[in-house]
Amino acid sequence: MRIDVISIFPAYLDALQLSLAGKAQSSGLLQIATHDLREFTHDRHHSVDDTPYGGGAGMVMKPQPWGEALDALTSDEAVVVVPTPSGTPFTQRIAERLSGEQHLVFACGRYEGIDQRVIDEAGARWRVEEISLGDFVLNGGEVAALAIIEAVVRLVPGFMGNPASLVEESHGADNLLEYPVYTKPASWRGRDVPGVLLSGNHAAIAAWRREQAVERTRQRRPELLD
Ligand code: 6GU
Repeated sequence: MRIDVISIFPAYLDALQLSLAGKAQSSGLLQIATHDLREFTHDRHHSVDDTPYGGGAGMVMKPQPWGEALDALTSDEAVVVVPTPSGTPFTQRIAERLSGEQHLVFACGRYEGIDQRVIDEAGARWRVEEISLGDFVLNGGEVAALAIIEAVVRLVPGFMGNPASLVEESHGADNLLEYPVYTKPASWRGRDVPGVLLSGNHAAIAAWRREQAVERTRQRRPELLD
């Protein structure tokens, strides 16, 4: 998979070169490149924003640099991902779908957003997905792109050291939150690990974990049980 990220703060994306993502890049499974939007400007001040037509607070990102950046970086097979609080809520299902793509281009906006014509034109030429991380507001799309990329990349076959750890996690196929987990020692600060986990009875352990997952989901995310 190839991932290109366009931003006026490409240093935000430096974390992608660390850890698991860094390993996958050296193995050739994944190529991630970041691009400074200002390199696609032509004026002396490298301006990327301007005042909104119709008035109002804040600034809007200009179409010219975005148009040229997307022209230069987006392949015919690419999905253009636009992180925005007005997008479709991101889910594990979307991460699974994106993990099967050959090429993702992330367009990280700042300020009040990107001129709508950029999104409209991109949508006429490529597949475009406007995605939100949830009902809260970040200053820009960079942190959201990091989160989306991490969720997607760990699903690319061969990326995870131990693919079994993908099987039982929260938001898997059964739509339940994950059950609580414990490790040694069996007693810590007067708190004991639930006895069933020490019993060696695998059927009882599986039943207890399922019950814990359902109860946790009922308390924290009841809408997932419907
Ligand atoms: Cl994807 N972008 C921004 N700027 N804010 C957000 C978000 C995305 N998701 C939640 N808040």
